[in-house]
Amino acid sequence: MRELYTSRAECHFGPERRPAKPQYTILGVPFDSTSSYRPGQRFAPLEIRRATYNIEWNSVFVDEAYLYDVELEDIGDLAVIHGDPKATLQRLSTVIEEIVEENRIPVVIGGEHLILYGIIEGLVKSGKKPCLVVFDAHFDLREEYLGLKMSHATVMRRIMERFNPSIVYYVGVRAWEKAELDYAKMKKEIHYETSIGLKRIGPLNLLASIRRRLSSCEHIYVSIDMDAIDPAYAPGVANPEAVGLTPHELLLVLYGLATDERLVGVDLVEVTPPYDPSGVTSILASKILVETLILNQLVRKGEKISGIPG
Ligand SMILES: [Mn+2]
Repeated sequence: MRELYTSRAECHFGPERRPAKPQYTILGVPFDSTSSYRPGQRFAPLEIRRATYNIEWNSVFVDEAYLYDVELEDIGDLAVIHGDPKATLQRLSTVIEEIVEENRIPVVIGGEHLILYGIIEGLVKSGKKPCLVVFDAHFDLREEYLGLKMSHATVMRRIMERFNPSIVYYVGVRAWEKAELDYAKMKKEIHYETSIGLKRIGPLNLLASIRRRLSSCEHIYVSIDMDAIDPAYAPGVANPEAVGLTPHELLLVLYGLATDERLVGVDLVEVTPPYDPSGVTSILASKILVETLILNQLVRKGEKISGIPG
């Protein structure tokens, strides 16, 4: 579906070579039409690619592992339709379905969190029904928000209703309205650890707990809302919430997911460059994606690396 995305020659995520058989497909989704507080996520794919171009490409976890060795392609950005979430999500699910059916792992750079709905729909159409791990300050479980059923604040509610994932594990959640918390507690599929809980038990214990929950899953999908991280480290997000994760905590948990062979996709959403004047949020977002790609590529190449970071 080549007409549904556009390549930006000016900036590319990582190596510009295009391997004959890429294992990972980078796709930007510059969509922010339901954003309510600090919009501008449409600029994030470009800024995160630009950050990637300017940082080092080694892994901090594994010596002698580099982004150069990841078999990735960057197909550019989805042709989003600003102001039309429904049509944009349809396009996104079509492109994701195509990527997955070519046995590639989609790595999606948002955009607002609503895009997760189109990604999951594309995966489900391709026969994959993953368990979800969601790094987020929020549940995004509202019944509706500002009169909208389809919004960044309702996206997980719609996913629960439509696709009924068997496990959803939230990491770093800390901001909700009562009805969302009630829903999260009522649904047996939903598990969560708050940012305070993570600090108390430590990232490695949390990772062990997540892994136990995921033991029955055939496929795993990871969604990273950058507002999971504390605004001290990631100020440029659309809905910042204090008392968040450190980058180290997020990366230590993510290590265990990125090194899991069942991973079928990743997204990183909600960076808003107009509120990120120093660029640190895009730089951290880039680092998170670079580590995820390197670690997962090592596992898919059959390298023996520990599932525990260190
Ligand atoms: Mn959020």
